[in-house]
Amino acid sequence: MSASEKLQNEVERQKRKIEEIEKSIETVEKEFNEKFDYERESIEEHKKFLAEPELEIAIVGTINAGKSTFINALLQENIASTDARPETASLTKFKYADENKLEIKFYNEEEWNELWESVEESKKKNQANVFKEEFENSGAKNIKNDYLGKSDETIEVSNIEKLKNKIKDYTSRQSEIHYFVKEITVYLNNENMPKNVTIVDTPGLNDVVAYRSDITKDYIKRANAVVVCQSYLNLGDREFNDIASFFGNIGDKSYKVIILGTQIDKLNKPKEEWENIKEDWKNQFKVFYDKDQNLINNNIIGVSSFVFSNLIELENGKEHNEDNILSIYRFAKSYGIELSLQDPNLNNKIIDNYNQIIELTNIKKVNSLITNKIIANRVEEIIYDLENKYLSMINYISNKANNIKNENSHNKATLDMEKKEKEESILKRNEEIKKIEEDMKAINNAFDKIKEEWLNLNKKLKETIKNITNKD
Ligand SMILES: Nc1nc2c(ncn2[C@@H]2O[C@H](COP(=O)(O)OP(=O)(O)O)[C@@H](O)[C@H]2O)c(=O)[nH]1
Ligand SMILES: [Mg+2]
Repeated sequence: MSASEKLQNEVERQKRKIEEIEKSIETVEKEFNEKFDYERESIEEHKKFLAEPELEIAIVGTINAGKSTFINALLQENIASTDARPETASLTKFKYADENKLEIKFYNEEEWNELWESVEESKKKNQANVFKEEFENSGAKNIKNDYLGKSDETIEVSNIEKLKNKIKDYTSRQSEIHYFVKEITVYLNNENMPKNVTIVDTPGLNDVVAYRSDITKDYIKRANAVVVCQSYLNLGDREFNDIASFFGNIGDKSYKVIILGTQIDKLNKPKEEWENIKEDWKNQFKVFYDKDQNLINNNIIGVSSFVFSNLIELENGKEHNEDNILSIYRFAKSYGIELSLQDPNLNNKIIDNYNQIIELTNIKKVNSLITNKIIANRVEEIIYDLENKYLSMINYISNKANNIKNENSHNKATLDMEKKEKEESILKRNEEIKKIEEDMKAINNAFDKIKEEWLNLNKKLKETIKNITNKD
């Protein structure tokens, strides 16, 4: 069976199981007059995964950590908007395709109201006021009715430059439309874009609009792997806790959290200073990596996306400014590459050392980590994550069903005490309870059976994956 057939089978299997669960829930809801709203929501969420079972890699971190710059380095194309000011306000998904195009999803009225409420309630009063002021001045108000609740838009473009302009039109902080854009998907015909994967640029975890950071946090929960961009500068408690929570989502597969120390070219002595910071981070994060020294060493990586992209542009003969050259010079020099600012041939000397400097930026290292450790096992990873989500969902539902059952036996005991007075009605009630208990038992048995089946599969998968990982 091919990998995609295997995935398809698994998805169909889960869909059938979910139908069964939905029927069971319907019965319980009717019999007990209990609502399973929350559970139904998680079922809907799960159905969404099943409708689009793709490997998703989330690029996350605080504002200005260098998430978008990292994606651009990875794709070797300045496609994600970057800026010293927050620029990414909506989830931006990148996928490979034969034709470049853009898909845009807008907020609906209800979502917008929630978003606006979170601005009003923001504790960061100053930033919230700046947000409101910018919104007022942008003229976004006048187009609000045109965009809220607008159906999804697909825009086909003839070349990459047009695609970049369109992305700016919809997502740049300068554009008034960006306020209403919830999510965009960029389909890229780019050889560096891995196939069958979605790479997602996310709004900062510390976005002034809490509603937007919450979207990011929810999204991370469904991603199959997480690349954390963390500036070497500011790993505080908050950032540490956020990173810790990503490990919580990933189960026992901690290799799927990769922590990048970003912008290391900005350090005075990138080589020595980053080495020190890395030692410190290794200590802080070792518990999450099961104290596996190899994993800790491989998954905490210092990168300079900026130097990487500058170098590629220099090599391609693209226009470059002094700052870009200076950043390469300082970085290379700190790793012992002989260069001199006085040298009239500095640019050529840099190009002579191109391969070595490219290696030092570590972008290729991250790329091969993502390719070989995550994308290579794509189908197994998706199935494993789908199944974990499924398992936690039915666990939840089955617990709730059990609670209702227990409560019901308590009611039965109370009823027993009043037996003499209301014998007749009690007889009837007991009949009812018996029937309900029988139904409940059937439902729980069904849940247990599904759960057991799933746990077995889970075990098998884990072993398979362990074997695959051990082979490397
Ligand atoms: N020197 C240097 N600057 C960087 C690097 N990565 C990002 N930046 C700059 O940091 C700012 C924020 O980067 P951006 O990618 O937009 O951050 P995001 O908010 O996390 O997406 C921009 O001005 C980038 O040019 C890097 O590796 N080195
Ligand atoms: Mg960004």
